[in-house]
Amino acid sequence: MSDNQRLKRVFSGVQPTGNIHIGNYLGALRQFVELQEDHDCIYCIVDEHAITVPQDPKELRSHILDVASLYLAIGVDPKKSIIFVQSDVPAHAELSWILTCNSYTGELFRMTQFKSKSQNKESAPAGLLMYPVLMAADILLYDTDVVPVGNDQKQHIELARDIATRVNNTRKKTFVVPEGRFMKEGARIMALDDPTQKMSKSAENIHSRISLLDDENKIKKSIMKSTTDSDGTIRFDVENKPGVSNLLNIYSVLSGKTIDELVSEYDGKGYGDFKKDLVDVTISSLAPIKEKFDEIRHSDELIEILNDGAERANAIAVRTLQRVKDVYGLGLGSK
Ligand code: AQP
Repeated sequence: MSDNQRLKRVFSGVQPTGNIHIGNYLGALRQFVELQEDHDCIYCIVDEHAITVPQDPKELRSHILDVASLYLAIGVDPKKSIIFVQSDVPAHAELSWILTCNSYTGELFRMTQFKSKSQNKESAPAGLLMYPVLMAADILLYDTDVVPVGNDQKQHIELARDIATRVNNTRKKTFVVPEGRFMKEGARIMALDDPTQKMSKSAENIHSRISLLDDENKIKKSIMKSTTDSDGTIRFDVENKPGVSNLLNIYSVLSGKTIDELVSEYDGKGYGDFKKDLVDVTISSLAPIKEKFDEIRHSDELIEILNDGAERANAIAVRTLQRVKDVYGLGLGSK
């Protein structure tokens, strides 16, 4: 196959900072499964990103395996996609350094994720500032065309594109300039306890999110407690009714019904009925994922898949890294 006939390359990753929640699933991971049918897909568990904030080593290892199992449980197929752990491929950290030397502190300080994660910290870890450069390395290392992510990563994708273009313009054409891919619905799921904030794995309040592995009681509690408003009508209005709009969004994506259909279905009904039905839809949507997860999580097959994935990812990554080193004159050059 010639270069312009090759399948488009897809790369994305999830941090093993906790269990994947429905925001991660609806915003990013749903796309992973869809794309593997006609793309060349590489999906990573980005553990080096996770240590930009302190992690307990035992928990981190366990979360790496949880996230990998969840990839498989939602339908990522290791025969079609490469699945691997970021720190198993050393080229990520190495390319990240080279890209650091092609980045500006000004653009990194402007990243909204850095601003929000370093807020109220007397001194922010440098890793938080460099996070988007490592993410650019992850993407550029695989000559990625398409990056399926949630809306919150738009600014980081833009930066990866800027860095790639900058290197291509100042050196010879070295990198493929990637495009972000965002869902129309579900691209930004908000926290259940505060619908002005995005749903997040590491938020303190466990009822702010629904994790894919939550049991039925937890799902029920989190949805029934979720913040709405005192207006009492079920309609989509993000500005004035962010809580109800967020629940409508989740309900719509999980059930396959449009928001308009849901609004007319619940016309004249109260939040209680609406939330109870959303609990049922959520439980039935997540049940098959949990079942598959339990089958895989402690299997030898999981480790084999990750080892095989690391080997295949590494073979691609070392080639790109050598190409970049040649462009910069690093080392003794390709043999
Ligand atoms: N709330 C969200 N709605 C839609 N998509 C989301 N994503 C994250 N939160 C939402 C997307 O999920 C993918 C994996 O995210 P990540 O683990 O790499 O990091 P994150 O964006 O920082 O996610 P979290 O859950 O908020 O983790 P913590 O709490 O550790 O920072 C990405 O594609 C992301 O866009």
